[in-house]
Amino acid sequence: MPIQPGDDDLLLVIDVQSDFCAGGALAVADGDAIMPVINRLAGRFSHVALTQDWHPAGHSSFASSHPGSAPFGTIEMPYGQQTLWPDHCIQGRSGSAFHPELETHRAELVVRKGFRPAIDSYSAFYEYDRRTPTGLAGYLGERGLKRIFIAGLATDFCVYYSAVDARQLGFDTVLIEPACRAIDLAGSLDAAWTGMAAASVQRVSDLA
Ligand code: VGL
Ligand code: ZN
Repeated sequence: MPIQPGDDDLLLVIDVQSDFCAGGALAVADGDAIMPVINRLAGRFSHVALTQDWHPAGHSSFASSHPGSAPFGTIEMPYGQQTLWPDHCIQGRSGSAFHPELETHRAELVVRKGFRPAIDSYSAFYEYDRRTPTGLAGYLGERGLKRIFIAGLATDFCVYYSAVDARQLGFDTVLIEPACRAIDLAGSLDAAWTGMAAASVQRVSDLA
């Protein structure tokens, strides 16, 4: 059922950065297709926030930081199992910039995450140790924003963890499916849909 956004609603745009799009270091298939969708959606919201994956060079989630490891393998970190990624979204480099076709001017807030060398980051709310907050929940609470619509990359990683954390924190949460694309690594997309359904994340194909 399509839903109409109101003044207490926020559009949260996850990691729409060059490295996750065509030609990028961790390109998500068809990722570029969401730009016009998100630009159109943003015009319907009174409040828009963006997240930006923002890693220092040599970040612990990069396979290159673990000799003998390859991208898309896994290792054990103090906080649990970690997928290893190609070097991506390095602070200040072109790949970490927002995609040039993403219209960013209506964003009230940019949340950067993944900047601690030893902790990866997927969710807009908590780093991947699942307890270090980004501050976004405090922002939303202080601003009185109660419902979150989510768009961006990737459906099965940063979008998924953001949506589930948003529900856990008590926000009504709506995933706008055509505004997202997935990496789909070893069943991760199926797992994400199951996890989001279990957390009562609503899934819509458009706004009313
Ligand atoms: C992401 C893998 C590594 C994402 C970020 O934005 O989904 N995925 N860093
Ligand atoms: Zn990352």
